[in-house]
Amino acid sequence: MEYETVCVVGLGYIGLPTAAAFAGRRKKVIGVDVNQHAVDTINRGEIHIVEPELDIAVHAAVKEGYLRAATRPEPADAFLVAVPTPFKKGQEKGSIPTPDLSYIQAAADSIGPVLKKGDLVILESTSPVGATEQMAAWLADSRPDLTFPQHASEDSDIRIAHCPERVLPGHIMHELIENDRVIGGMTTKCAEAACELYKTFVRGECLLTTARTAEMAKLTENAFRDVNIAFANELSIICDKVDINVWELIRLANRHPRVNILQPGPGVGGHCIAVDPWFIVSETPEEARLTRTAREVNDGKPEWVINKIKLAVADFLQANPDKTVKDVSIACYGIAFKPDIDDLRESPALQIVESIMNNHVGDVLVIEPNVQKLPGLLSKAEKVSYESGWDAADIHVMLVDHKDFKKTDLKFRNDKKYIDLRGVW
Ligand code: SAJ
Repeated sequence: MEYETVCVVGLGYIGLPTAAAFAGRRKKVIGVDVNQHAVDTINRGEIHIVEPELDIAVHAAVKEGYLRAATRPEPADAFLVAVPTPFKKGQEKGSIPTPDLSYIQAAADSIGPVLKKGDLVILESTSPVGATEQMAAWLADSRPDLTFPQHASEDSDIRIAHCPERVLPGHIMHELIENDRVIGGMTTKCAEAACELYKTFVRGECLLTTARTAEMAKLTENAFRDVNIAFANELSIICDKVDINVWELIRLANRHPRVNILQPGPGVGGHCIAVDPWFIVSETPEEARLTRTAREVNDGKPEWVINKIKLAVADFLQANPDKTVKDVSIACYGIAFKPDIDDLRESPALQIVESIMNNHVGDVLVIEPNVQKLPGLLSKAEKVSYESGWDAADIHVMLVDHKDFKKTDLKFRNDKKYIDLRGVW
């Protein structure tokens, strides 16, 4: 089967680069998003998100007529669903968050009417196990005139697969092409059809499996990273208590040939690693004990940092009895969820700075070279350069190790306090 026209539903961090990658290989791509602003921006050949090299790819794709954005799906040979799958937080404290598939349902409802015999539908969104089968059920509900793999198996009119994205924000355009792809079909023919489509631009290997295994593979990858970061974060708290430099400790332990500990930080942010492990926990709460604890350790880290800052303020005041809390200024270095990006989603650094803003009556200085305008509550803080923050503040909190922050000519003073969550200082 030749896939000439591809319809990508959801033009965010995954959908738009994927649409541009297909268009770059001269497929006719219709990009769909409910956000009219995103659609208009893309149709002008511009982008509404920040990702290196994406602007050039989208500009070329639109200019050459291979990519066009719209607010509704149009007939195509293959459909890719790349919409968000957030979780719903429970009402009670400590309850397990559950996945919210409403965006997938809305996407399926909008694709249903334009499906035709022979089409391929791929779910790319990170999803709990069983979500692809659920999407297939929603599609079948809207098109009783077509057959689907859950009933017709290999003879179905429509092929359905799950191919989770695995790209790292900041490196998406490169990883999209070079990474291996896990391709989970609802049947073998479904997997083969999806593989043929991805081979259009993927240079990595395409690994075929079932839809359920592909769903679990993606969750496993992010849960693996979360558990390993939790170990590093737990070590940092232990080391703080027993007065050991955790960065040196990890560096030394990692010289063992079979040890590779990750780096502690202020917590785990972003919309993937801080979310996906909950999809495993909510499905199998009795069994997923380690996965849940890791989530709780990482989610608890910002609170630990906030307490450290409070203690530093108290220490500072004890050493300077002529001053009051109002005289104490705190400089926070970084608010993004990780280094060298502008993405603030689920950022622990942002959560920490917001808490300082809420609780500290003195000056709060924010140093964040990747963000033009401080958001929400932080708009009341002062955005300053590294140098002026360094000179002015009494308490310094390193939250994100942006490359601009790795300075070597800094002079530390005994009368100031330094809290380094990233091992930069
Ligand atoms: N972090 C640490 N210590 C570390 C590594 C990361 O504290 O040693 C923190 C970061 O600061 C950040 C968070 O973890 O707050 C997540 O950052 P990340 O770079 O580990 O991952 P993401 O969320 O940007 O992207 C992940 C990737 N998954 C894996 O590496 C297994 C990416 O490949 C996935 O495609 C992406 O999730 C996704 O979309 O699911």
